[in-house]
Amino acid sequence: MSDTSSPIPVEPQAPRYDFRASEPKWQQAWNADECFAVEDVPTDGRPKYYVLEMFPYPSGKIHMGHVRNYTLGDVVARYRRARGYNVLHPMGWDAFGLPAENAAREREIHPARWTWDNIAAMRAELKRMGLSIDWSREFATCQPEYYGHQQHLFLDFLAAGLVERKESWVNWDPVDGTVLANEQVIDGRGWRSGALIEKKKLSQWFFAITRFAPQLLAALDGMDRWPERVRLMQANWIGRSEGARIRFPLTEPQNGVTALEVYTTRPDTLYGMSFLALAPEHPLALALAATDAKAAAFIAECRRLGTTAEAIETTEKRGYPTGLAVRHPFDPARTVPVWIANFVLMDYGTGAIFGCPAHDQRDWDFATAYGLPILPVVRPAQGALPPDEAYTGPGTLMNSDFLDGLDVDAGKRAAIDRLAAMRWGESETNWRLRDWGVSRQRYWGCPIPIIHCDACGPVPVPVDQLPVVLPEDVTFDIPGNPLDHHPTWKHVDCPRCGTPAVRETDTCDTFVDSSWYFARFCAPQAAEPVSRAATDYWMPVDQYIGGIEHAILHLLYARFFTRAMKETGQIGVEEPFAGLFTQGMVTHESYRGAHDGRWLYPTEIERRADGSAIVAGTDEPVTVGRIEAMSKSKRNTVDPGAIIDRYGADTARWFILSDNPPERDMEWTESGVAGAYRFTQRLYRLAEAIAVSVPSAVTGEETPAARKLRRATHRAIAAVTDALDAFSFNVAVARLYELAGAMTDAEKDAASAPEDGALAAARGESLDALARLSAPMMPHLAEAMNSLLRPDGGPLVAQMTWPEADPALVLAESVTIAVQVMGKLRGTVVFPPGSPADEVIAAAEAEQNVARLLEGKRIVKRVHVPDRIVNFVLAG
Ligand code: ANZ
Ligand code: ZN
Repeated sequence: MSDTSSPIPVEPQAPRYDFRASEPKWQQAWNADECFAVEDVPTDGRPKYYVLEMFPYPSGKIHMGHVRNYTLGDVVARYRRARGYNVLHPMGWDAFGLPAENAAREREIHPARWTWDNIAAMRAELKRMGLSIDWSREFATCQPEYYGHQQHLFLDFLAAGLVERKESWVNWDPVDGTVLANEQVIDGRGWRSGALIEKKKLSQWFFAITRFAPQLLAALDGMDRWPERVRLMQANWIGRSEGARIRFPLTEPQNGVTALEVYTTRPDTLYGMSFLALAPEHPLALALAATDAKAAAFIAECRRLGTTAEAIETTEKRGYPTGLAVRHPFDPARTVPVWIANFVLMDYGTGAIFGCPAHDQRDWDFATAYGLPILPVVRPAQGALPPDEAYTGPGTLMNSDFLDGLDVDAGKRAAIDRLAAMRWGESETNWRLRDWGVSRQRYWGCPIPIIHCDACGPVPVPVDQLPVVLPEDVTFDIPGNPLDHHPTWKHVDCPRCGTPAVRETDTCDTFVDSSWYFARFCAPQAAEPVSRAATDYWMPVDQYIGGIEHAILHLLYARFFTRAMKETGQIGVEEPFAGLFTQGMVTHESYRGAHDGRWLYPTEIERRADGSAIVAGTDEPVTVGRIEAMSKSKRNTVDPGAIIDRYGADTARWFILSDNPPERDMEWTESGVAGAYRFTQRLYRLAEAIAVSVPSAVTGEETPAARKLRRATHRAIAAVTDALDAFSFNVAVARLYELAGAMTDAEKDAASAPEDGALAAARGESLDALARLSAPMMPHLAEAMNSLLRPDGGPLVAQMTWPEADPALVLAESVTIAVQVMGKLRGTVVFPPGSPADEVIAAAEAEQNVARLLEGKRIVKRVHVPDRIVNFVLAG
């Protein structure tokens, strides 16, 4: 990106603080003292705190979302360290994935080369941010030292029955002859070939995540440091569904089948049934297709639809009438037609449904398309049934014989009881969650450690032969999986019988790589995948921080992996992340050229005095668009590297923390970042002014000016501490602005009373507090200020403890206490907070107005609420 944005706004004074010299200097100082290194198993007795940001995919450059994410984590890490914790704050790279393979195909660069170049570039950028990371723990998931251990975990899970081999449907591109990921299927066509995608059945490896579905759901309840929203999303994804399995007898048995089973959550609506529908892959549908060409054609058409539930949800509802019929279980005289329908999934429930168009929208759409009856059986409590859509709300049952008059829940129970008595059905719980298919027909991933032998079947690679390393000499000039094409790699002897066999050429879904990296960080050099001693100390992660886009899959997979590792004895915890924080997005105005509507980078535009915008260096007007999440496609991005060049890392960190609470979106503006920059300069000048006059010991009596500043300092300590504890980083920023304001006022006081030794000491105290309180946010500037205060050396702020507020200075100087007689406000008295009850009550009793009211009365009770109320209760 070109670097043409406006220069730093003119300042009243020349910049005093040279961040370009300062930032690298303090980074070196931290490194030299290994300030952020921790042991795998510390024994110093301090409490532990593990803070982790979701590790980055090495795409090439960091973006503002990374800056926000890693700044948030760094604030937590630095703060906790100062509070006396052993803090684990590691960094690594989620380095496998499709983009590297695409780069290989498009630019003829090896995926490994592309990945490592990107890592080098991004590591340098992250280091410039001054993050307090223990870089000695860094790893990339594409290193055999990492993925070899992952293969070991795979084999352990396999031995424990947590990995299975099953047939499953994939997206098959018939032109490229390759399997496509869902995101590579666009409008039903292959993204490269444009060919219509087919569904194809392949034997694949699955993690048995459904085994843990009840536990994964139940544990959400106790996860009180996770956002409610994320817990809800997880619960919906796991999708516990309570309903019934119902058998419908076929009017005539078909291929030995006498009844069809459906799963329903609405047995109460049985009298509204007007059809039964089978999934296109339902065994009976397939059996019919063998003799019915039209049925076969319909099923083939459904296969081209893509495999995702979303695709099925959004396409037009289509069906094929089989000519078969079933009997209604409650009314054997009534028969209902059997269809094959494209919206019925084979892998949910029984792969068959009963359709009740009046009360299910998909059934409604289907019935409308094919002229099937719509029979309402639920009457809403208020209003009429909607004329042109299904009614899915609560109500009273009608047109339903023995169910008439019941509400929906009672109706469900009554219907199930009757079905059970007739042996036509029973209640059943289903889960939306599916087992996790991890096989990917890709090169740039972790090889699945299996060897296929004609005689022995799939055989695990013996652990002492791990890692199964990816071959480097691969070609990408033909479609399909390069591991499959490789002339030699897959040909090995069977570890069991020694005859020629072939390696599994599928690699793991990259979500596997990110499902246990947090455990590896605890002891990244360990000989075993996960060090039990290190994870016993560090796990769970105390604070995990990342984007809401990972609220479902990544977090669920990591939760599954942790439970699986617990079952196989690798780890002692069940849940990986005790606290989760999901940050908001970084947004920016968007710009388009007025002539052609092309998107423009913020650096390509210029503001005129009247606020309108033009393309920089031309007269072409620019349309200023909405403020929205930064994205490459809209070009409303700002390059963090350019910002750090111009203003320094502390300014970027400060601004990104200051604008809004971290869970909300924050708008990146030039004026905002310039304001943050000016503040860094202002703080430094303040520090310089104070540092020259700080006495080594307090001299003289405390003056009002000194007391005022001390109170401001200690209130800031208390408030910033509370704000950081509450993740209210923008509030912490605001409190530091206030402290700077109080310190500036004190400079004026000092100028007019240069002999005030107590004030000079208070100024020193305030600067010390400012350095330590601002260090989590602006660590370099904090060190620079501290070094002004301690010119002869001393500890780095990074090694110092958090300041403590003196409660006496935090409390208000005085409180106004309400004096009541019989609960009515009759006067007030003013006291220092925490004053003794007897003194307060005596003064209240003596208060003029109160004393008058009490005269001649008998006081039966004196109620005292400290610092707030005195109430006199009178007799009679
Ligand atoms: C009859 C009915 C009547 C239904 C009504 C809904 C409303 P959840 O909550 O997600 O479990 N269903 C069952 N199996 C299906 C499959 N394999 N593919 C597509 N749809 C399927 O949803 C359960 C409901 O989804 C079931 O309840 C069934 O439709 C449908 F007024 O049965 B229902
Ligand atoms: Zn064999």
